Amino acid sequence: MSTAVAAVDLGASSGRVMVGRVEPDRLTLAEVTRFRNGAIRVHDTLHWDVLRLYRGVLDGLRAAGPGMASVGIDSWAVDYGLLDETGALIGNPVSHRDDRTREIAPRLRDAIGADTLYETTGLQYLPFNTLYQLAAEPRLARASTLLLIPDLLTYWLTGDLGTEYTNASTTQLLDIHTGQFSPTLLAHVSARPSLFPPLRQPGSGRGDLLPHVLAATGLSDRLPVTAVASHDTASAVVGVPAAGERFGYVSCGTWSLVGIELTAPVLSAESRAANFANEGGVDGTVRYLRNVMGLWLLQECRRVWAGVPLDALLAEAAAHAGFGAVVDPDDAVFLPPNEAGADMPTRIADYCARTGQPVPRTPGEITRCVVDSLAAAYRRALDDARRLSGRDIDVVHIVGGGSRNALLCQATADACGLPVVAGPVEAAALGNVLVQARGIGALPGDLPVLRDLVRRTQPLRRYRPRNASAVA
Ligand code: LFR
Repeated sequence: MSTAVAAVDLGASSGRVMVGRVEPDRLTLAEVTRFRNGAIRVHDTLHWDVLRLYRGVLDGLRAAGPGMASVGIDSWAVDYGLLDETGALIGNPVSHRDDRTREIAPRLRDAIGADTLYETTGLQYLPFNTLYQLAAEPRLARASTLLLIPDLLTYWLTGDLGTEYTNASTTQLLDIHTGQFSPTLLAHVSARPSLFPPLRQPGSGRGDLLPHVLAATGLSDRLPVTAVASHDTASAVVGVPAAGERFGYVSCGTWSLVGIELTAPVLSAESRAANFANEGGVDGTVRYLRNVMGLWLLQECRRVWAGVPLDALLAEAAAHAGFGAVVDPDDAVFLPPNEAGADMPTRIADYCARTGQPVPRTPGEITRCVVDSLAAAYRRALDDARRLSGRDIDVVHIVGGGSRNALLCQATADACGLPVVAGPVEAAALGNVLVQARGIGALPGDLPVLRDLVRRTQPLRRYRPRNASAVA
C-alpha cells in the first residue's frame, strides 16, 4: 500500500510543495506548487516575506488535496521569527544576507573566544549564524519566543511551539556535548533561556492542522504535521543516494554545502581553522561540512543578465574551457545581493583584476569562472574534510538543483579526481518525505535503507574524472 505525504521545501529563491508517495520499492515525487521567494529590502533591512511563504504552503496543501497522511516542512537555516507574549509575530524575519551582523559578529566571536565557541558548538564561523543575528537584534527585548522558519510555519499550522533539532544545530547556540541550548551562549546575547521552545527530533509529531487551517486548505480530515530534518541541508543529506560510508556530498542550491557524514564531531583546532561545521543530522549523525557560496554567484549574475537562458550561458561557458580565472567564492565580497552595492558580474571581474588574473567580461566567461571556482572550492572542502576527519571517500554525490548542471558536475569530477554521481535534484524534498514516512510508521529502516530506496528509484547521472585536476 502506498502512503502519500506532503513535503514543503523552502529555498532562498523558491518554495515548493510536493507530494511524495512511498512504498517499500517505490518512491515518487510530484510538485504541486512552486512559488517565488527572495529577500526584500525595506529601507536598510533585507526581510523575508514570511506570510507570502505561508500562503504558498496553504495553497500547496490545497493543491495536494485529500489523502495526505502527514505534512513536513524544511527550509534554509539560521533565520527566525520572534513572537511576543501573545504569540504574535514581531515584524518580518530578517535575511541572513542582511549586513546587520557585519561588525558585531567578529567582535562577539572574539569576546567569547573563537576556540571556546568552536569547542562548545562545533560550528563554522559564519557571520550570519543566529547567535550573531541575536546580538544585532533590536526586537529581542520584546520577544518571548524565537522560532526558526520551519518552526514558525509549523506553529501557524498546528499551534505547536518547538525547535527542530537539525535546524537548532545551525544557530551556534546549541551545546554539541549536551544537545541542549547553552545557557552561557544565550547569556552572551542577553537571550532568556525560555526564548527557544523545547527541542523536537525529526520524525516526531507536531500536532494536527488547526480547524481554520483545514478550512483554508479545503481539507476536512485530520492532518498531522511531522517533524522532518527541518534544515533543508539535513533533509538533502538524507536524500543522498549513497551506498556505504565512503562518500562526499555537495548539496548544491543557492548555497553549496560540501562535506561528509560522521558519527562523532571533529572539534580540533585544525578543524576550526579550516572553518568546518559539525551540524546535526538525523539518527545521531554529524554533517561535517563547509558552506561554499554556491550557485548564488550565478543566480545574482543572471539577475543582471535577465533573459539569457541558463542553457545558453552554460553552452557559452563550455566553449571557454581553460579560461583560467578563479575566484574564492567564499570571499565576503560575494555574500550580499546586487542591491547592496556593485552587481555580481562586476564584483567577479574586480576580484580577478585585483588578483592579477585574466578578467572575465562576457556572460559566458563569467559563468566559466564561476563553475571552475565552485569546482575548485568543492575539491578544497572535500580534501579538508578527508584530512581532518580521517574518513576517505571514493565518490562525490551532487544533489539539489546544481546536479542538473552538467558542466559543474564534470568540472567537480575533474577537480576532485573522483567519480561524481549527480541527483536527485529534489534531494531535500525526498529526505523530507522519507523522514515523515518513517516517523508515521509507513516505512521502516535506518539511513542506509532510506538511501537505498532513493538509489533504486531516482534517476542519477554519473561523471568520470577526465584528468587528475588541472584546477588548483
Ligand atoms: C542552504 C542553507 C545552508 C545554510 C544557509 C543559510 O539552503 O540552509 O545550509 O548555511 O542555507 O541558512
